[in-house]
Amino acid sequence: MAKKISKKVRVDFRKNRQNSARQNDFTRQIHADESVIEDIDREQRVSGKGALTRRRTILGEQGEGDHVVLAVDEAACLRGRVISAIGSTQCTVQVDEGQEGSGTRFECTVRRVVRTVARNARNAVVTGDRVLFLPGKNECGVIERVEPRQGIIARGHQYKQHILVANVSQVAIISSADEPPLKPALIDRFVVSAAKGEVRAIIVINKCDLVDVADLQPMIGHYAQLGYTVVAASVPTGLGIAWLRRLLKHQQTVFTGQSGVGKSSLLNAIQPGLSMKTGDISRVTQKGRHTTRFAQLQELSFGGWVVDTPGIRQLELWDVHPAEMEGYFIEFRPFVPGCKFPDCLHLVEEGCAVREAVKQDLISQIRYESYIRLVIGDD
Ligand SMILES: Nc1nc2c(ncn2[C@@H]2O[C@H](COP(=O)(O)OP(=O)(O)OP(=O)(O)O)[C@@H](O)[C@H]2O)c(=O)[nH]1
Ligand SMILES: [Mg+2]
Ligand SMILES: [Zn+2]
Repeated sequence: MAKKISKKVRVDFRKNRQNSARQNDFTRQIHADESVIEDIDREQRVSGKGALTRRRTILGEQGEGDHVVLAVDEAACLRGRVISAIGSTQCTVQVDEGQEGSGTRFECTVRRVVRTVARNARNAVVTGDRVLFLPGKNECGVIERVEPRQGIIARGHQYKQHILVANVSQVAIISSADEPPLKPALIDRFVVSAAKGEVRAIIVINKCDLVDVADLQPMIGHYAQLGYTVVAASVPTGLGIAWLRRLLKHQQTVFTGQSGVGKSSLLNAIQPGLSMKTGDISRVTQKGRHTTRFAQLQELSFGGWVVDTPGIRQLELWDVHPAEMEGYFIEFRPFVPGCKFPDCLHLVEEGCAVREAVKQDLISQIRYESYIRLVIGDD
């Protein structure tokens, strides 16, 4: 919660704000956004100063870390949750329970200052965000403030962090037993990504109707031993659907996984009536066709919500350093102190206790291979 008193906070002045010509919306912006008046004024006049040294002053509170809590007229605003965000400027916001017009959806734009205080403008407003917005006519509005985020699901994209969904309590990593074939390395990648975002991971193996489930037992047992919940599921037979419903109840879950594994189909089975669009997988490539186009939040009738995401073509792990990776492979932990070198990456080093454990089958070869791929960044 923001305190009532406002103070000035200096934030970096972004490159895209450096137009020397007067902006068209100058006058309108002053009326609309008093908190930035002094900066707009300066922005119109300043020229020739180095981009990197320029900072601007806005009204707000310095929150946790580098999060800036913007001072806004709370009485005039409504609280809501971002249901979908396209390009972080066009957002659908649903009004929270217990407020006037609860459940109503507003199409919102984003106040420029909100983008300015975000470290990366692309992540200024994302699906799942809790926001304060100023409602206008015809269910349109302007997002004035984004509340601090709890758990996030992010990926690297062109060397930048791209937050897919915020305020997530768990991620359901969906894979398929076949069509497309099961890829343990991909599951491990998502598992690390969930741990990095500090959200719990549930592993779902869908399309179990296409294989003999007994063949999956070693793998299910393996992940279960590591402490993960593993659900064997099938849309046509209904296997695992009731269990998934229980796991999703009152949680904020993201469905993630390759295109074509059945994320949207599972959601339709979990909550009939959702009618999420689904698509065939290509006969030739065994790949999905990227039917789901953008992350969209769905409320569940039994409590909680789920975000269906588009199948990810490549999932670059964001900001996990090679030396940090061993921490996300929990079965490595007992062996790490036994390595000869304290900075051992467990690749080719002499006296590596982790490699020795793999040789002795104390660590699974498949998991170790996933580890190597993640450390050396090989897709
Ligand atoms: N046999 C079988 N087919 C399934 C199952 N679940 C989904 N499918 C089929 O798999 C195909 C892809 O399903 P989608 O739900 O569109 O997959 P998705 O993961 O949402 O894919 P994207 O939106 O592209 O990321 C469709 O033809 C589904 O009918 C299942 O449990 N068994
Ligand atoms: Mg889909
Ligand atoms: Zn080692």
